[in-house]
Amino acid sequence: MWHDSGMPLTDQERTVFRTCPLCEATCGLEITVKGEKVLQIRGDRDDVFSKGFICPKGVMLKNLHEDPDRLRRPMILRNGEHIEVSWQEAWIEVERGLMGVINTHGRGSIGTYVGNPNAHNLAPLLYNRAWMQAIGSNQRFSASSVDQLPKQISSGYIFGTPTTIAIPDLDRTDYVLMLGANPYESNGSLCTAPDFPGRLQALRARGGKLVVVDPRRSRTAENADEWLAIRPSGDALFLAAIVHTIFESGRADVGDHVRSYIAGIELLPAAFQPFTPEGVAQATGIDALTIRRIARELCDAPTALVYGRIGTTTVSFGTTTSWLVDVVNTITGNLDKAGGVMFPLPATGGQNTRGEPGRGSGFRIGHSYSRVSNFPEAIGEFPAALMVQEIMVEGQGQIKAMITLAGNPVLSTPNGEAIDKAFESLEFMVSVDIYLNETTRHANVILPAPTHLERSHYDLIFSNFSVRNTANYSQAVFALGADQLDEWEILAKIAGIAQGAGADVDPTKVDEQIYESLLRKIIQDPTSTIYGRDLNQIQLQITETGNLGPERILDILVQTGPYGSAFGANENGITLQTLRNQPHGVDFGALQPRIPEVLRTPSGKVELAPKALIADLLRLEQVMHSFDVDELLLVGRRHLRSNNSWMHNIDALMKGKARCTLQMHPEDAARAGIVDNELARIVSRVGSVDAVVEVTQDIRPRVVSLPHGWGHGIAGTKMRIALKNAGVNSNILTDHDQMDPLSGNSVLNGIPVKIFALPQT
Ligand SMILES: Nc1nc2c(c(=O)[nH]1)N[C@H]1C(S)=C(S)[C@@H](COP(=O)(O)OP(=O)(O)OC[C@H]3O[C@@H](n4cnc5c(=O)[nH]c(N)nc54)[C@H](O)[C@@H]3O)O[C@H]1N2
Ligand SMILES: Nc1nc2c(c(=O)[nH]1)N[C@H]1C(S)=C(S)[C@@H](COP(=O)(O)OP(=O)(O)OC[C@H]3O[C@@H](n4cnc5c(=O)[nH]c(N)nc54)[C@H](O)[C@@H]3O)O[C@H]1N2
Ligand code: SF4
Ligand SMILES: [Mo]
Repeated sequence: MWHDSGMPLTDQERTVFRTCPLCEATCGLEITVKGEKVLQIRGDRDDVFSKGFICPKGVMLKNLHEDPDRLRRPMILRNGEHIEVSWQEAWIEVERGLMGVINTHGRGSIGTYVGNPNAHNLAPLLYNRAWMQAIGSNQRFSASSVDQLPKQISSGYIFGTPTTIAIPDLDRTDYVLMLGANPYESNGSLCTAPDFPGRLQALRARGGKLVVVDPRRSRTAENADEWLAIRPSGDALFLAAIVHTIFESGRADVGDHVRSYIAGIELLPAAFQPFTPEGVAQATGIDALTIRRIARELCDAPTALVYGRIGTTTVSFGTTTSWLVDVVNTITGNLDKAGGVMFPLPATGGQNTRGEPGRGSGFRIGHSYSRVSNFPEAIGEFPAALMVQEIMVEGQGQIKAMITLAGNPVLSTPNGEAIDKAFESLEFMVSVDIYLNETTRHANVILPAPTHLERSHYDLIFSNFSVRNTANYSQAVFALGADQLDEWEILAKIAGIAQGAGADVDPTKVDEQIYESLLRKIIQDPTSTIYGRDLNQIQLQITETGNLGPERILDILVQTGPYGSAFGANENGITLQTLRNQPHGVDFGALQPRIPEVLRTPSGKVELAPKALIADLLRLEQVMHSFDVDELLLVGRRHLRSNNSWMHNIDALMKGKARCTLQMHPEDAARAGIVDNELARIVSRVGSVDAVVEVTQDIRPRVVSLPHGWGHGIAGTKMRIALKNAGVNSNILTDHDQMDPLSGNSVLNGIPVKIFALPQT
């Protein structure tokens, strides 16, 4: 077994710099270590991007590493209980289970779910394709369809690839209209900006304006110039009315810098004719005068940008809202302009740096259709909300086994009780995780991933969505123990086993295949910087670096990326070694205009009026007048000291007031006879939970809010701290039948609920 240790095994105190892998802000950390112990973690003041910023979670990498409940050895489910076993036993069980199901039911009967931490982890990002291909099933699911999928789909239609997302140029803008995002708690998403709050304060300090659209007065709203308390799910109508107003007032102007690259704009005035500010006022809860004023302010500001996140994507018009964000940015002249929204140029390249610049095959969904409800695939997967039916409905292709990787769908996907039962019914399940939690307790085998400090790090994904172009590689802080496998080794072994190579398969053999096929592909690509070069000669260079595993692949991506050395062809270019030499990161500067080169649409233009989205405006028009103003609607929220469902086992983060409360406006509480701090029952179409009510003025009447990621007290888990602060699972209330039809993304906000007072105890 090979490990990228490379660190001294002495008891000397040493300082290591590494990027925090917990959220999208990618803060640099300065970690002081003595032997096997972390002495201190603080923000790295010399980090080129985060400049010392850190949040309370970053420090907790130490506590995560030391958590006695964290899994250190593989576990097998025997007689209803998880027991620790050797790796050898675990792999034999994985082979028995997986190959058994494959031999009886076929490869298509294996489902996979990959969760959010995959996006922050080099190993899965580089090896997931390999093991999934080896499994050979199209029953693929991920956290994407309870998150950002709508933004990816709308961006795919408009710009040509689903990772070509227009990113706020936060540091240079004069005006931010923010919808359904709360970076004061979340630290930002699809907008990698360490110290997002500080950057918003800087905007206001330089005379700019921040307007926050949110049914709750979030911490971000509190720190804004203006808070617009929108009705949940009202954002598509609100933005449609802004588009209407801008065209009506004759102020739509994409700007000379992109004018010849915008297609379809002539279709928009008629398409948005029905969405008058007066017409949407009641459905959005925002009056017509305000809508007209915001439209004017967006046009008047020297530079301005609209930014939407979770509250705009996890709704039934998620794709349409995501599109409208880009439409407003474009027709106000702020697309691909400093201070507007722009396209990062990541050092490892990406979908919009490969192939012919400025043109491509475009984006479409529906390469295949789901078995039970015939729903189109998007970006290689089906909606997470369909997992239950694909497991429970009998027939050819029914899922009989699941592999989950860094995911907790029992708490994170809609109708949590149904998914819990579905997992219970499986013939076999494997989970790769660090905890025995609500999801992994169903697994026949749990394979423990090393901790965040025991692996190297590079932000392959978030450098695509970053407000500056930077690159930062971090070495592992600690070497792996003798009985530990690196996460890439675990994934490569699953690939090998699925290929039929047996439980003893050597992961480095699989790694050789992956690396060689990648290198061949790049050499054969006429648009790559190493096109036509001699394979053997490049392989020699690679061997000389000594890189193996993820580092070897990463080096190839960096060397053949936009700033890369192209294996010697570009003298001033960078290699992984350049990044190793600069532990505080490399800054390539502010974002630069990239239109038209960034585009991959068949027309070579920004497709501002994609057919599917124009068509959806009919559905949008219908909801303009058909809604019940008295209905109570449930929305979620995040807290700075939580991270989705999985950091609740850290004592230091759990201090303070109980967090899993139902926020409710005093009017609504009075109407339902509910008292602050008492339990109430929340009932939706699919489920019911009891939560303590927090009566607050900071929420729009007829809206209630419960955070997700809680509900830990389930038997068979091992998270002793989380158990003490279990909370309730808000996704017992969310409805697996409610999806954005254009993407299959779950509707997790704006859930109709009823609230009942419970007898006081
Ligand atoms: N109602 C409602 N539901 C939501 C949301 C919402 O706003 N409201 N938000 C949605 C969003 S945005 C997301 S991204 C999803 C998240 O959905 P998931 O990704 O399914 O859930 P997480 O809570 O992130 O669970 C992560 C899992 O990975 C494990 N883990 C952590 N680090 C590692 C690692 O390094 N390696 C391995 N192998 N495992 C690791 C954790 O123990 C945990 O089991 O939830 C969604 N669900
Ligand atoms: N501390 C912490 N940080 C995190 C996470 C975490 O769990 N904890 N999760 C990470 C992940 S996976 C993600 S995807 C990001 C998400 O990052 P954000 O999108 O910033 O997430 P939230 O903080 O949930 O903010 C969403 C806001 O939308 C509002 N909202 C709900 N419904 C609507 C609506 O219909 N319209 C409008 N306009 N607003 C609405 C909610 O009240 C909430 O304030 O955060 C990441 N960072
Ligand atoms: S803001 Fe995010 S990246 Fe920065 S320290 Fe906190 S969790 Fe880590
Ligand atoms: Mo997310």
